[in-house]
Amino acid sequence: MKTALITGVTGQDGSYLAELLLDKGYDVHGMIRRSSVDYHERIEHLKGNKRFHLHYGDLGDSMSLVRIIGAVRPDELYNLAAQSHVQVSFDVPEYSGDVDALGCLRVLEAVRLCGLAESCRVYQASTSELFGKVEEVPQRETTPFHPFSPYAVAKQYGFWIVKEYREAYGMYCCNGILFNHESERRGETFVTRKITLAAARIAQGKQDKLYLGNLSSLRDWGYAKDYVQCMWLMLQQERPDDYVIATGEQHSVRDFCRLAFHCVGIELDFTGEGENEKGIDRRTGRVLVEVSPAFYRPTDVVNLWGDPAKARRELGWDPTSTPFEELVRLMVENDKELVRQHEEYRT
Ligand code: NAP
Ligand code: F7E
Repeated sequence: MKTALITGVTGQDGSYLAELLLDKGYDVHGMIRRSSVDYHERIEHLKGNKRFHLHYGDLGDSMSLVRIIGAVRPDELYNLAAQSHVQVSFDVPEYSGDVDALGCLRVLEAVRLCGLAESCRVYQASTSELFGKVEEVPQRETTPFHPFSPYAVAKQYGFWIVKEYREAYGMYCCNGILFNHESERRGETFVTRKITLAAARIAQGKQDKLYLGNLSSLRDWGYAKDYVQCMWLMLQQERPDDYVIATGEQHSVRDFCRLAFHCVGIELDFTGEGENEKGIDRRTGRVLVEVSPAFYRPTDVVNLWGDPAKARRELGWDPTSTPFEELVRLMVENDKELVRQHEEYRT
């Protein structure tokens, strides 16, 4: 039986990866942070499993990493923990740098200090944000980086320190350059989930309007459940390498909005431009979507589109298993039910 350690196990990806590895028969250890509430929504259902273990630690605390890694002695370590919100990284740039850049170094160094450099394989959650102010479309492994936020600059350090440890110490460590991936478990302030929740609430008369930032921003959105399989596949290869993981399809925030509202029976027409653009309910004429500059970023990444050819070829991964329309539908269906239950609970 293999042993895996997941940092960021309470997050969207961590929770799906834990499920995947438990299904594969792994002993799964997750690192959690102390918080004032003990409820971890995304992994609560796994807590009774005898092969699922939790340890307190923090990417900002080397000693906790050495303690956990030394005790667990994982065969595979997935470093998913991060301050993962790009807009928030402009508000907390130093913290984002500490956790997302140095945190990755701390993990790698802890693996080495625990004498596991030859036995423990490490996955680093790298990101399409590294391409930032893009220099090529679509983006692939050879596309030059141009990080465009404190988050991306920190993740850039993580990317290079992983390569450095691979070359300097011969460690099996990989960067998964993952494009945006979403799900029913996506954090509620990322644009997709914000839209699917709002569509569900508006359709049930529990919200009047949705305020968004840049509607023209383009993303390559995939399904998180499909993407965690790639993380695992990267650690099963003969040699470590870095891979772009994407669907190869691109849509705007506006497209996402249109489709999400369509899934709750509302057809949206967009009129106007920039801050004056509005999404209007075709049937009633009501304005349901407006632009708020509060959601604009000092620098915004607006043209992400990945080329997953290498992952398809070398990992045998199918980027089309959950089409865009299906992803939006899954998220909206989930949120319709969530909004309905919430109302029942309150009454
Ligand atoms: P997420 O839902 O925001 O989860 C982040 C996880 O990191 C949570 O478990 C969080 O714990 C933990 N964490 C944050 N700060 C920490 C710290 N100082 N020490 C220990 N744990 C800490 O993120 P996600 O969407 O699952 O993404 C997983 C990873 O992939 C992240 O590294 C992200 O940057 C990267 N990534 C994500 C995407 C995407 O589209 N989702 C794309 C590319 C790369 P709490 O629950 O206690 O807050
Ligand atoms: O923004 C625009 C916004 O916050 C997507 C993280 O998982 O993926 C994620 O980062 C786009 C941006 O994700 C709103 O300006 C418009 O252009 O959903 P997001 P992100 O910044 O792409 C990457 C790959 C990661 O690595 C990160 O960890 O949508 N946008 N209006 C908005 N964004 C938000 N959040 N809220 C809005 O109201």
